[in-house]
Amino acid sequence: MKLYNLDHSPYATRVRVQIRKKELDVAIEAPPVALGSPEFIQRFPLGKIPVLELDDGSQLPDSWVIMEYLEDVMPALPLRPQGARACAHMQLLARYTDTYLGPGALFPLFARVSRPGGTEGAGEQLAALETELARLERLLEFLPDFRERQLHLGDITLAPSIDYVLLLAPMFGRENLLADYPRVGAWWEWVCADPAVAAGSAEMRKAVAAFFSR
Ligand SMILES: N[C@@H](CCC(=O)N[C@@H](CS)C(=O)NCC(=O)O)C(=O)O
Repeated sequence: MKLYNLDHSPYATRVRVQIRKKELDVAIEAPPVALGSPEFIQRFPLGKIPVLELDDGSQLPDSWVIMEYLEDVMPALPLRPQGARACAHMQLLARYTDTYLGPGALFPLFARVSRPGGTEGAGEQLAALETELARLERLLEFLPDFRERQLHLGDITLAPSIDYVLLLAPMFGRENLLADYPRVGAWWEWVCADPAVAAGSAEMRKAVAAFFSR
């Protein structure tokens, strides 16, 4: 199997972390054609990375679909908890990442960083970021204590997006972002203690720095 990857992508980073944690024999490569080109769209119909290419040449796009598939076909070193309720809790972290934090806070900040002068006057976007972090604080408060369970796919999904937000916020003058969210801060410390998460974060941060200095 082969993962088409971009180190700066939080979506690809979550899959790389899973591959590393499960010690999977999956090749990790850059996409073979330019992102967004007609050839790319023809080869990868959803037009996004990551994509998992299977041994028969067929492909699976979408990070969450890829991660669930890898858990199904490679059950050793599981990253899905046992039991319906624990799995639902795992899903909640993943859903929070992709339905609240991404569209509500990360994408609007990213869009501003990408345009000249965009980091000025971003009060609305910074307020949206606080709204989403407060939502995560409440979510982590009502879920069972993460310190009493194993790391799972929900954590691995959320970590690169929080990492990205932590990278962007200082560009808008917002330092020590998690200081007002003690539960999120404790979760972040806990998740970063995992060597695979830390390695994925280092790769992503290096690639993001290169991406922004283009
Ligand atoms: N829902 C997708 C999102 C993937 C995604 O947005 N990937 C970005 C990189 S961070 C991408 O490929 N962007 C290329 C483009 O939009 O042209 C997933 O979870 O894999």
